Amino acid sequence: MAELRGALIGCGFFAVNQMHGWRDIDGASIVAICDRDPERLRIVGDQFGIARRYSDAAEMFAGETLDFVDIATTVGSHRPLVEMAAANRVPVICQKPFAPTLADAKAMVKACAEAGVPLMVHENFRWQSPIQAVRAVLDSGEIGKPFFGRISFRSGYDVFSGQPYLATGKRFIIEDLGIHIVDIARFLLGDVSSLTARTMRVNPNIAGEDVATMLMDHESGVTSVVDCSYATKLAAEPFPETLIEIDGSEGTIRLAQGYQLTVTGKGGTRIGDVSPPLLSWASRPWHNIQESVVAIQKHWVDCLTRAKEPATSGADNLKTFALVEAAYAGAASRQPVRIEDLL
Ligand code: NAD
Ligand code: 89Y
Repeated sequence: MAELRGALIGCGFFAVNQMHGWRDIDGASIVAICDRDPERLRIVGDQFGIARRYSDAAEMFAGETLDFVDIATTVGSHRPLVEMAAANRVPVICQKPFAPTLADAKAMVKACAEAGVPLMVHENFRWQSPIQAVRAVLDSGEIGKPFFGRISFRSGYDVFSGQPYLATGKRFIIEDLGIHIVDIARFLLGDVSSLTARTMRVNPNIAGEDVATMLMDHESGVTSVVDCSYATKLAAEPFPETLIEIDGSEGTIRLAQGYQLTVTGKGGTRIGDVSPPLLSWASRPWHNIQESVVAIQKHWVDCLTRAKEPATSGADNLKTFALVEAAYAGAASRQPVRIEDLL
């Protein structure tokens, strides 16, 4: 079967990982790139040998025949670019955070649905191999019926040097990072019915919140705590590991720092190493995230070629995005927020 012809819009910090991913994957390749910054266009075009380069996305849609477009710009341009892809009938992947507001996100899902265009949000954290390993244990039934979860991301890593815009937005950790962690909670424990949140800013040099604690009721009856911090200085820096505790009727799962997975069930306790592989182009500590980029891109190719709905489709991501909106609203009001009121 012919390779899918893709184009990438936004050749910045994270897009380099996506370009490596596309180079590694069978069944798709990037034939054109776009960035309004000529220097980024040159750097990425030269690194990956892409000759067809555009500074304007509309010109790229007009000049190319594409099977999909991969949007790797920051959030402010996501809605116009997704709507442009829908208008051009080109299937689209959009980076997280999907949109600035839930209202924008709903409009983007509607535009793609009405155009009959597949839409996937690049919500890659659930594709990390340690997270998939936790999901496999849950699916095996070894710990019985889960009743409690803690999904935790606490770090002091300097994310601002690579992504300086993160220091300037009114919203920071929930919109940027917490969005992945609540998505992992949904992936492991199911959809959420209500959420209570508290936030804080510890770092005086940034505009948004860098600490967030969320208590969630899942429709399955599970209670979970999702806690995120970029103000936590530890002896051994865990970035970018998500740590997990799940208690079930028959046992427990613990994903601890260093990618150590401990499972206790009826048959006893086993401890395993679920470290992600270090891909040839990857670098520590980002290799965990980098591997998940390849996994989600493979999933997209599989879904597009078999006409399947991606796991993190636009419609699915509304349920993750609603948790972000609920967290900001609930932190401001100090009241629990019902998720069905937002969707
Ligand atoms: P960046 O600022 O380094 O890169 C964005 C690029 O997009 C820039 O080169 C900019 O010139 C270009 N751009 C912006 N608007 C454009 C437009 N309308 N047309 C053409 N080009 C345009 O940002 P980044 O750090 O690479 O982040 C990009 C996105 O990736 C963000 O949404 C961020 O949250 C996300 N991200 C995701 C992960 C993950 O694990 N999924 C990790 C890091 C960043
Ligand atoms: O932008 C963020 C993301 O999606 O993963 C980690 C990150 O790069 C910094 O918080």
